[in-house]
Formats: sequence, C-alpha cells, structure tokens
Amino acid sequence: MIFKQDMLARYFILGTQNVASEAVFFEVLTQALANGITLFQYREKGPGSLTGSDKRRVAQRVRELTTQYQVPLVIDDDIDLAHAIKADGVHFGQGDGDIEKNIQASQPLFVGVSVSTQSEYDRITGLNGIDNIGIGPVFATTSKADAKPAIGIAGLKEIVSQSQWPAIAIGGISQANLPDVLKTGVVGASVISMISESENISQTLAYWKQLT
Ligand code: TZP
Ligand code: MG
Repeated sequence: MIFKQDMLARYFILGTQNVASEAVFFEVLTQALANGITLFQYREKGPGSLTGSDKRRVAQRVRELTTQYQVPLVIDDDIDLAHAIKADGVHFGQGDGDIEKNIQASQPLFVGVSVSTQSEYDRITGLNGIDNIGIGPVFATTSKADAKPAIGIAGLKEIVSQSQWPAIAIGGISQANLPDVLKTGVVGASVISMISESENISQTLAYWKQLT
C-alpha cells in the first residue's frame, strides 16, 4: 500500500492488554473499522500483553479484518511480525532499538516514529525512510504505563511547526480536547481510550469525522 497522509486522520491504536478480553478486543476493533477509523495500529505491549504464537494469531485475524474494511494496518515495534502478516507499516518508539536499522529492516512498509521532546525530534531530523511522526503524550494517559511527561498543546505545536513529516498527536486525547489538538497543524490524532472506552463508538467516530 502506498502511504498517504490522509490515512493518519483518525488513527486508532489497540492491543488486547487495553481491554477486558480478546473477544472485546475484536468487538471494539470491528466497530472502529466499520465506523470510520482511517488506520489501525496493533500495539501489543505492556502488562498483560500477548507474545509469541498468541500475538501472531491475533495479528493474523487483525490483518484479515483490516483488509476486509480496507483500512491500513501498522504494527507497533515488531518488524518480523509486520512482514509475516503483510502489514502496511511499522511504528517505533525511541526505546525500540537503533532507529536507522529499524527503518532499513522495515522497507518497503511505511514507518512511523514516536517523538516526545525537542531532543528526540532533533535525533531523527534528516533521516530517510520515515513517513510520519507521532508526538506526545500531549495529555496525561492511563493507557501507557511508562509514558513520558505530558507536553501539552504548546509543546505539541512547537514540534509540529518544525516537523518535516506529517505529524499526529497522541496521549490523553478526548472528545473535549480534540478540537484544540487538531488546530495545532497535525494531520490527525491517535487514540486508544477515546475509542476503547467509548460507550458508543459510532457516535464518537461521527463526532471525530465532523471535526476533520
Ligand atoms: N504513546 C504515548 S501515549 C500512548 C502511547 C501509546 C497511549 C495513548 O493512549 P490514550 O488512551 O489515547 O491516552
Ligand atoms: Mg519507508
């Protein structure tokens, strides 16, 4: 799949550790796919996450579902899995090893990189093979145990304004702060709990669509 920045508009992230069960994981994912997310990132990471053959089995089913709904699929920090299931992209955090080696090994898939601070941005400036960056956490988050300090709207704006790549915001994004987030120049927002904890995913996504 060719990378297009429109794919980043409504970027949903989920792993089985974010929800009560595998059944709930697929229920939430299916509703999100059916109601207008533009990209899905499978992020199986942190306490309670699956590994090995269980992760591979879930990822395979995620690939089938995303293909069915024609939504691009990105795998967090697992290049081998991304190639094995024919995902569309890979995403890396700053702690996920040598970034240049990761970019190389990910080709021809598209590549996203997380950036939390100015110095993290400076470290990747000028690198080839990056398609987008994710900036945050913008606000406090309960979805990532080892999240860095929140940078706020001002911190987000500061990095977005210099970014040579399409940038998305991440971390603590809610329906209430989404309008302010989208005014910073990002091409989209990425969320876990705004969708995974929504009582009405179709309504949440209808609201989001109408803002973008
Ligand atoms: N990276 C920075 S914050 C975060 C990740 C994966 C978690 C985002 O989850 P939520 O529930 O949208 O705050
Ligand atoms: Mg690339």
